[in-house]
Amino acid sequence: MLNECALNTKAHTLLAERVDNAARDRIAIGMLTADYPQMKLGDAYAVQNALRARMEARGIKVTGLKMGLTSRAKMLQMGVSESLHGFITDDGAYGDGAEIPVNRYIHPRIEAEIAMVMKTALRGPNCTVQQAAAAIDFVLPAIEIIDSRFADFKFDIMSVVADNTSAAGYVVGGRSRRLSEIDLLTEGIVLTRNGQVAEVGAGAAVLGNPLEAVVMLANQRAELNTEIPAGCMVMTGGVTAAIHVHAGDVVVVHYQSLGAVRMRFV
Ligand code: OOG
Ligand code: MG
Repeated sequence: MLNECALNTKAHTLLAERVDNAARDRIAIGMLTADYPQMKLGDAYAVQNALRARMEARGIKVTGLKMGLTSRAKMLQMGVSESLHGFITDDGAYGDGAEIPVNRYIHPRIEAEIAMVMKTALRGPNCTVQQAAAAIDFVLPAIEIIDSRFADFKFDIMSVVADNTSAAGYVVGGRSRRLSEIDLLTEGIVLTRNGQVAEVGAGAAVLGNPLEAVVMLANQRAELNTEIPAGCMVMTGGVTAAIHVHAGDVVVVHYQSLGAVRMRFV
């Protein structure tokens, strides 16, 4: 259950501050469950909400939602086998070809994703693929920048949800497609770093069909008494394992029908 809690509001506020400070100071911290072993998933999402409120109070705007750990490659890489969600913000938004300073982050990684932009709101529970498809306006290629606030990128599900699922930024490509123009399952993705192929994958790696990530997001949000709003961008989760990036790295991700997305880390 996503709304089951064992901690009080004061603890949620304290933990949000801890995660927020780690991100702002770029100093990794230990897993939250080390101090709060009784923490439940509801507490983790409550901390994430408190973190969101802190960021919004500084003028940061939420631009969309993200699913995480939706592919086997990501689950195996991180050792967490449950899909989860978080939010993305305008202070981490980059356009195609962006130069991205690595000193904004602790230990950044990037992962190739398929993003959807919603035409209408989508609300669970019991949301179906058909409802999700009807609610989606178009599909975009988007690379996520993740940066766990936990030392060595090591976490458990409670800690990573509280840490807004490692969200740190994203680069959106310029070519969009309608759902009718793209085969999401076979949409091929080739991720290159400095001209060398680092990872390859296809859309079906994401829960069998990236639309299922949108369905799962609507249903998870329903458990938290909320929805996917109209106009929201939804990142459906890393198709392949994430790769480390360092200053000087040039990353180009080629999508079969969504074009290429480029970025350089400086
Ligand atoms: C957690 C976030 C996972 C994805 O796309 O699977 C995620 C992490 O791997 O640090 O964003
Ligand atoms: Mg991701």
